[in-house]
Amino acid sequence: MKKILVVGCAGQIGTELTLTLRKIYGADNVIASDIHLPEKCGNGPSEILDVTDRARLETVVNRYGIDAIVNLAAILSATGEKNPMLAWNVNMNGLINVLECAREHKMKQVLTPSSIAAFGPGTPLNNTPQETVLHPSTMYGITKVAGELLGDYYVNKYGLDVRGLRYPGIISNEALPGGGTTDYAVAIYYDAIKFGKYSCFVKEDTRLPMMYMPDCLKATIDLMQADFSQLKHHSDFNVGAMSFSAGDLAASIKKYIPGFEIEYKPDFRQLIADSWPNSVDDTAAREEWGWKPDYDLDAMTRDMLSVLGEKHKNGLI
Ligand code: NAD
Ligand code: AKB
Repeated sequence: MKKILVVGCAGQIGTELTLTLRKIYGADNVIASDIHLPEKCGNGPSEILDVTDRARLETVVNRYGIDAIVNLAAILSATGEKNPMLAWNVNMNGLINVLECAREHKMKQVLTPSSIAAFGPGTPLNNTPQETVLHPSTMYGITKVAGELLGDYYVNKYGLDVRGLRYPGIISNEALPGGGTTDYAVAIYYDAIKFGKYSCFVKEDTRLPMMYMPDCLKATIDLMQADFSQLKHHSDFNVGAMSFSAGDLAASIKKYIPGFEIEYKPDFRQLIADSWPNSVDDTAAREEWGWKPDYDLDAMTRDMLSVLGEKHKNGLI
C-alpha cells in the first residue's frame, strides 16, 4: 500500500490508529479525514470528508492517489438507537461509497470494522462462535451484519481485498468513545481518577467482551498486513481479549484506588448490552493471521490509571 486514506480519523479508534499507521507507513502516506478537522492525528495530510458524499470521496482519492481505505466512520450503538436513519446513512451509504470507490480505482485494500453488535438474541452468549446466529436488535448491529456481508460480497464478486474484525468494546485514554454501549468501561476510569466514584449505566453483573487500545491497534495492523491468500474469512473475524462484568471492572479499579465508589443506574443501554455476548471464540483469527492479545483486565487497569492519573495531574482531563 502506498497511500492510505483513514475515514473517520477523529474518533476513539481513528485518533490512535492514524498515528500508528503514520509511524509504519510514513506520515505523508496516511491521509486523515473526518467530518471535522482531526486534532490529535499528528503531522501529515488531512481532509474534511463526509463519507456519504461520494463525489468528495472521489476528489480526495484522486488528489492523493489513494490505494487503500480504512473506514472508521460510523454511528455507534447508543447514538444509533437515538437516530436510526443517521446510523443507516453513515454506516451503510458511507460503506458502499468506500467499496465502490475502491472497486473502481482497483485499490489494494479496504479495512472496515464490524463489532460484537453484529450478535443479538439467539446468539450463544459464552465463547460465541465465529459462525453463528446474527439477529441484532439495534440499527447499529443491523448495519454491522450488512457491512460484513457487503465486504464479503466485494471479495467474492470483484476480488477486492476487504477485511474486517468484530471489535469488542474498546477501552482507551486518548480520544473519548463516540456514543456506544460499552462507553461505561472507559468513563469509569476517567471518573475514578477525577472524582473517586462512578455512576454506571449498566448493572453490576453485565458482562461483555472488551479490549484495550494497544491490542485493538495490534489486531488491526496484523489483519491489514496478513497474507490475503491465507484468509478463509474476510470481513467478520471474532477477536477476543478479555471478558468482565461491570462489577469485576470496579473491583479491579479498587485494587489501585481502595476508596473508589460505584453505583449502578441502568438506562436504555442495558437492553443493548444484554443482547451482546459475554465472550467470543476467536480461533479463526488466531489460526488465519496469528491473533493473540497482550492485556488482561488488571494490566489494562494499571496502565489506564497511570496514564489518566498523569493527565489529571497536568490538568489535561
Ligand atoms: P467513533 O464514534 O469514536 O468515531 C467515528 C468517527 O466517524 C467520528 O470521528 C465521527 O466524526 C466520524 N463520522 C461520523 N459520521 C461521518 C461521516 N458522515 N463521514 C465521515 N466521518 C464521519 O467510533 P470508533 O469507536 O472510533 O469506531 C470506529 C469503527 O470501529 C466503527 O466502525 C465502529 O463501529 C467500530 N467499533 C468500535 C468499537 C469501540 O468500542 N470503539 C467497538 C466495535 C466496533
Ligand atoms: C458500542 O458500544 O456501540 C461499540 C461497539 C461494541 O460496537 N463500542
